[in-house]
Order: sequence, then C-alpha cells, then structure tokens
Amino acid sequence: MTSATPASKAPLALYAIGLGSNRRHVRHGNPRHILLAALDALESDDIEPVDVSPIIASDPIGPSRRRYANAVALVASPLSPPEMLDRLQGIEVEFGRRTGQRWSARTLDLDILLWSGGAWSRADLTIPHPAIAERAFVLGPLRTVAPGWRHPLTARTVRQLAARLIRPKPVDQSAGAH
Ligand code: A4P
Ligand code: MG
Repeated sequence: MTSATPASKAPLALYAIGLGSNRRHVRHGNPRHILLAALDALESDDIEPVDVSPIIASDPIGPSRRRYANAVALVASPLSPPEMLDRLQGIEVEFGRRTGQRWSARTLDLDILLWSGGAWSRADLTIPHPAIAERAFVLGPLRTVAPGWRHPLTARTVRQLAARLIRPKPVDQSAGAH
C-alpha cells in the first residue's frame, strides 16, 4: 500500500499558464490557431479550464524576429507543480517544439506563471515564473483573468505589476545637461 495521495483525491490548485507561439504548425496553422489548439489539448481529466484571456499579438523579446501570439489560461488541477510541468512539456512536444536553443522561435511554449500554493523553487522549476514582472505580453493577458492575484514574493497584485510596467519611468533631469 502506498501513502501517496492519488492525484484524483488531491485538493485542487489553481494555476495560471502562459501560452506563447511564434511559428506556424503544419496542421494547426498560424500561432493564434496553435494557441487555440493548445488550450484544447490542455483540458483533460485532471486539468479543468477556469478562464482564458484574449489572445494577443506581441513584439518578440529576445533574438527571434517573428511576432508572437500570447495568452494566459487559468486552470484548476490536483496535479503538483512538477506534474503540471511534465504535462505541459508533453504538450509542447506534441506540438513539435524543438528543444535546444534558448528563446529560439517556437511552435508552442507553455510556462507556469502562478500557482495557488504560492512559491516553488527547484532546479528545473521556479514559480512564480521569474520574468513575470518585466513582461507586458504576460501581464496584459494575466490581468484580464486574474487582476487581484498577489505575487507571493512581492505581495503586489497582477494589476499593480501591470501598472508599474506601463507607467513611464521618470526622466533623469540631469541627463543631457552637460
Ligand atoms: N522552468 C523553470 N521554471 C519554469 C516555469 N515556471 N514554467 C524550466 C515552465 N518552465 C520552467 O524552458 C526551459 C526550462 O525552464 C524548462 O525545461 C523548465 O524546466 P523552455 O520553455 O524549454 O525554454 P525557453 O522557453 O526557451 O526559455 P525560458 O527561459 O522559459 O524562456 P521564456 O521565459 O519562456 O521566454 N516574446 C514574446 N513577445 N512572447 C513570448 O512568449 N517568449 C520567450 C521565451 C521570449 N520572447 C518572447 C516570448
Ligand atoms: Mg518556457
């Protein structure tokens, strides 16, 4: 007998999952359609969709020059964070994601952004995703589905993080004075 709790009996956690694509897929077509297909693929016996943001088009951050489609899904699941990561990576592979070059153009990228359990930090998985606060393509869609969710490390809400990101930085008055 095992003392581990079967996944089906574990309490449900809420996850915010970031979706991104900037390559065409031979069957699903353009990045927007890839995200729609990925949202379908995400739904399963133990991953229940709760809400999904609009799909936005965003300029690439990093070396890839192609524009991205991005979205955020809220899902409820008994899966633990490593189990969820495993599931997401399986879906990425199904969509023909080529691994190797970091930040390379990709058919589908699925990131765990937030988890209702708070913070998680292991070698291969960090939650909240470390780059959330600097990324408009994450915060924009995330704000539409979870504006009040507090980042567990900074205690700022998603709405506050988004406002900080788009607020213009104060001009350094001394710059250009010489
Ligand atoms: N990993 C650690 N924490 C997490 C987490 N919270 N969620 C590990 C998912 N994975 C996590 O990821 C590399 C490793 O990160 C995984 O094996 C996992 O163990 P990856 O997805 O294989 O590699 P990557 O995506 O190339 O690197 P990284 O750092 O995840 O890149 P990002 O942050 O995903 O950025 N511009 C626009 N406009 N839109 C985008 O979606 N995306 C990227 C990729 C760059 N520029 C973009 C976009
Ligand atoms: Mg990733």
